[in-house]
Amino acid sequence: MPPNSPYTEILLNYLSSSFGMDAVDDANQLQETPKNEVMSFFESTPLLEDAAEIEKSLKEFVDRNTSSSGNLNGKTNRVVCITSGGTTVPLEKQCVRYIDNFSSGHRGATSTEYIPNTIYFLKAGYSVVFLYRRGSCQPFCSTLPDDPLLECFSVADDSSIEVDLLSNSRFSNLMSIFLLHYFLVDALHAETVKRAITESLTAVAEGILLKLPFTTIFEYLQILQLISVSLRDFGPSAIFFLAAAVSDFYVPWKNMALHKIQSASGPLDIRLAQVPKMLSVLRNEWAPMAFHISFKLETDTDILLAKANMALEKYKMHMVIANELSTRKEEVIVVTEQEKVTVRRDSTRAGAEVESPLVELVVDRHSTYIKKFDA
Ligand code: 9Z3
Repeated sequence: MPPNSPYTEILLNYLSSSFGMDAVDDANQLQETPKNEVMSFFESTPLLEDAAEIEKSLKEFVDRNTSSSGNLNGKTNRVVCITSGGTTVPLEKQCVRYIDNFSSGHRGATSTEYIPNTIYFLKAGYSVVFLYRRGSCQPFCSTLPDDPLLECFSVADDSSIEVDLLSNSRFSNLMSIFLLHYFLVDALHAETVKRAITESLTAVAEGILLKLPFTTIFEYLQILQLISVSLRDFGPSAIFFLAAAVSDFYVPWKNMALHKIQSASGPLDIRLAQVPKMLSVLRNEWAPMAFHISFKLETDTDILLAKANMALEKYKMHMVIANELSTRKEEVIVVTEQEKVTVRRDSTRAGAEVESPLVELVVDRHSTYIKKFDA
């Protein structure tokens, strides 16, 4: 194991005095990932059933976005892989139970979109590979309410249908527009809705948005590897924007029960192995030229920045975006070697989200990164 830098030593001392040895153990795991750990993870992992199909769609995506004629967004050939949603850890091969990581997928989905007057990746001229958890938020509909659709409506005394305007604002606005269109034939609003639908469908049809779903940690890491290798030709023009919440622990396939674990056997003891830290593999081997952004999620604000700094240093990320669970929709802290910038949602603008100024900053720093290679 390589010796720690003085900076890491300071952080480790700080963690041990403030939070005890658990925090230090956690930090120490941020060493470069041993190759045998990575190999044994992949060797014991169930193979992706649709690997050939994924590789084919990635190849089509890359061909389309590297040839100037096929690049329909008309700007430079920049690409971003956005990961979104939480990975699951199955407890049984024929899975009935699993451990989940929290993430609604809102951040990843919103960061992808194409919305007039706001900066998101598609809007900024990037082509997007969207690696998302099945069933999590999707681009262009990330503001759909958690509540069942029907709860957004009510029937008025005169039997007309009303939209609950107090629920999610952008969604209710959209639904009101739909209703206005269908019931009152409002031509102006109909145009707005048509544009939103069209943009969503055309992003996929034109090949500037490729959506790839995952559920388990096994699928996630294998698909991420396929994506990163496929995007190598983009060199520094590729960004990895790793917003997915990725399991730290898992049950190795070879140790996993085949059938549903029976409760008659009494309390359940499970030993979870550690998922090898793939960030350093992604950064150093799979996509060494790309611009790498990882997220650091904590519930304890006191350790958030120290952990983000460690990830920056150990995994050689270009940017770590630190966020605290309860305030993640209001603000994030962007940590790079040169700066720490707090990015906040514009609370004076209805419906404004923190992802817009965040992506704007990411695009700016990525442009600076690319220029270094042009020089
Ligand atoms: C994040 O921190 C994301 O910002 C959230 C977004 C998951 C909080 P939502 O999807 O929330 O909008 O509901 N993602 C990264 C979480 C993570 O697993 N990071 C690892 C860590 O903290 C490093 S890769 O150790």
